[in-house]
Amino acid sequence: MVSDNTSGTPEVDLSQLSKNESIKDASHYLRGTILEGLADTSTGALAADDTQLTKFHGIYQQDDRDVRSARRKAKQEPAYSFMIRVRVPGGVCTPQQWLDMDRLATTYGNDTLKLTTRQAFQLHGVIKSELKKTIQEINAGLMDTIAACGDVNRNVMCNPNPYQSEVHAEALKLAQDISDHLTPRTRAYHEIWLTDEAGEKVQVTEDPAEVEPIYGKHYLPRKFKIVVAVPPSNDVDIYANDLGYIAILGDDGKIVGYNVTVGGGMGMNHGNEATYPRLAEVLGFCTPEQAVDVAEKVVTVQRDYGDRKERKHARLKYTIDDHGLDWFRDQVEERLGYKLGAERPFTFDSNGDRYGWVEDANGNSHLGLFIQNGRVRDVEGQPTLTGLREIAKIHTGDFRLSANQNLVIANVTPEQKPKIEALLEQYHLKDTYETSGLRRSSMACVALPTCGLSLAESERYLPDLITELEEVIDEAGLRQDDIVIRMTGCPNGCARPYIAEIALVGRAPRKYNLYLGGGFHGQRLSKLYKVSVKSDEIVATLRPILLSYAQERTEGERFGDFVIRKGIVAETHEGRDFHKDFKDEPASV
Ligand code: SRM
Ligand code: SF4
Repeated sequence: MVSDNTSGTPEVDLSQLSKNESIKDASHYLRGTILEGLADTSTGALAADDTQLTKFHGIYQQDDRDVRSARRKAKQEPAYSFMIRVRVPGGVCTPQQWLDMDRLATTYGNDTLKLTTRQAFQLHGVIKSELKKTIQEINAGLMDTIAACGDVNRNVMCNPNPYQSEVHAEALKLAQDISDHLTPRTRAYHEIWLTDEAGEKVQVTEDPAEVEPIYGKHYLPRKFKIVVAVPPSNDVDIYANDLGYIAILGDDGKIVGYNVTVGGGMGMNHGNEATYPRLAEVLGFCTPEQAVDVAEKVVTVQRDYGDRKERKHARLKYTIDDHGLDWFRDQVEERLGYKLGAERPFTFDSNGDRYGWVEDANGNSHLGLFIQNGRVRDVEGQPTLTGLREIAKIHTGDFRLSANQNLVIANVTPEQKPKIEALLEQYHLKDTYETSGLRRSSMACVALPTCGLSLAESERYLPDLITELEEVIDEAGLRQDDIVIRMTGCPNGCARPYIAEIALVGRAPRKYNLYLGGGFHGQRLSKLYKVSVKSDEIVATLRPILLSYAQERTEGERFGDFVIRKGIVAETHEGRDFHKDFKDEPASV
């Protein structure tokens, strides 16, 4: 057990732990030398250790990889800028907050607004000298960036479409309560970003139990992700999260409690079988009143037992696989002082978004809009940024970011609906979801040029690949079939590829590992089908499989189920067998 005195256990030898533990230890609760670095005008970058700490403040230092080698040759420093991730618990923001984000993206960012796979906003391309005022303006709009990244609990997700209004309102409230409860308490964020240049030093104590009663001085071993889901929709991909709550409804249609899930995660490394994606499992059942306490106790067990030596092995999924689910439950129940209930039955039917208009019991309407890869911007013939700005100016309801990088224009009154309809027509916003089922069910992570970890294109490539694949699906008669396809530029899994029916995971420039067989509602991991498929071979590789699916599927059979039934890939039963049963020579179709 590694601890930091929050739970009364002895301090450990930091030299035995990963470097990030020493950085956190020396940071004085996430301050480091960030203030000094911001004042240094000789470079566009921050000190290396501080770039680890700014993540806890929702800020990533990046450089434009499109110009990296040209600048190296010209002996210039990389084109540094910062990505700012703005937390949006449950994905809900007001029209004014949307307008604020739009203004910041066009004033300080790269003229695009990025909706992430965790219902947050990202601004890309903010330079160091404008970081502080950008963060201040975000906070002035009653949003913040603290804990959007870093070794803490991240943005808490919840189903975005409020068509079952009362149930969704309750689930959303839980997401927001958990988010508030697990937000770091250090004053560092306030001091660094929200005060004048001199900074306001108000730290009064060094006692971890007082400054950070839940996290302690060393925060968590690694990032931590929580989600609340209301069946039958799993549009938040609960099984990919460290901790999840599945709402269970009573006979009166009200939430009686939640099945608690633990141990999901996607990240892995090519060629390292000790790393693997894993699906969350049900730990037990809790009442609505217990749910926040359960979150705190799950987090503290991971705080104390997660691996702080090897960051690649530090997520909750490995803690659970190393110790067992029963051990983990015992730990949580001991801290709770009561037992969790037995799992209750539930059914999910899809992890996709619902597009178009849907009306709720109160007569309000909600519109699900497809935003390709979550990138809101203006391009020729598709002025999405401007169109949504015009809608935000008149909208009296709210906006909801989806975990599939899409958007719900929610709570539109009957009076407002015709006006919004007119703007949707004017700015071609409906065209976006009147497209193929494959495109509507697609997701790509950011990757190049901003992501420092990317091995291949993703967001900039998947739309064109889908255009090519649409020829095949038209030939096969599959245009309206929702087949979940996801792409990432590296194996970290930011678009949750390992639960997609088709996934392409970057290995090198223009080369992707092809995975097949994920479950349609996110309930099953996929399996590697072919290694290092070149970009120009992807369509030819998938074509026979898609054609045979069209001809040989059984009634209602999903693509992911079909490839397993036909023996095209073996079924993956759990994270630990993700790398097993890969056939070097894929089955011919
Ligand atoms: Fe992610 C790291 C983008 C959701 C797993 N992710 C990154 C970084 C910050 C790269 C870095 O560390 O330098 C990427 C920034 C790219 C850029 O330029 O914007 C990045 N991740 C994203 C986003 C923006 C993808 C998107 O296109 O929407 C998503 C932001 C979510 C948010 O709002 O918080 C995003 N990342 C995810 C998800 C999906 C999810 O949470 O549901 C996962 C898989 C689930 C999981 O955590 O297991 C994910 N990101 C990772 C990992 C691998 C973690 C692991 O356990 O191994 C990394 C790398 C790391 O942490 O070392 C990573
Ligand atoms: Fe970057 Fe990899 Fe995440 Fe894509 S999956 S955003 S390439 S870290």
